[in-house]
Amino acid sequence: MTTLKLLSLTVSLVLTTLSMAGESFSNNGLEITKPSTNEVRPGQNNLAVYIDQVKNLTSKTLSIVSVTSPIAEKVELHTMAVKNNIMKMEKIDKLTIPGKGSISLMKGNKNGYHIMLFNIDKEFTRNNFPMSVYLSNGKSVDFQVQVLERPSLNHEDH
Ligand SMILES: [Cu+2]
Repeated sequence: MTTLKLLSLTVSLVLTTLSMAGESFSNNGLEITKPSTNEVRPGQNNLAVYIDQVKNLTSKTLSIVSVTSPIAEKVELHTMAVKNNIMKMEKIDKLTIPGKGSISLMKGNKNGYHIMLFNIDKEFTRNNFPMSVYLSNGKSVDFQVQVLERPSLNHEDH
């Protein structure tokens, strides 16, 4: 094996390791950074997924129009809104990201954006699990959601 081949093999191995760490996933002009969720509690059927940053690498507006995961029966885009002084989550049809811009789905983001998984298969939430977002241009981006250990027993639904 030539040195060059060996070098490129090493590089691709390093890249594979990086993408498996759940840091950043990029495809079709969209970059998804740090998708994560908390490990499920006993009896929990729904799960909220957060993403530190969703970045549009193109110069045109892109919208996320749907999300899927093989571990959930149904997946929705959600926002949080205050109604009659009560914080409630609401389904939204799409998330729009301006050209070269980015949005946050980080836990605690000002819009309350998150992805909600319904009727999850708990067997799969012990490890990282796959999800896909579908874009307004018909393309999609696959990524792996990192399942984080719960830091405490704090009650939180979102
Ligand atoms: Cu929700």
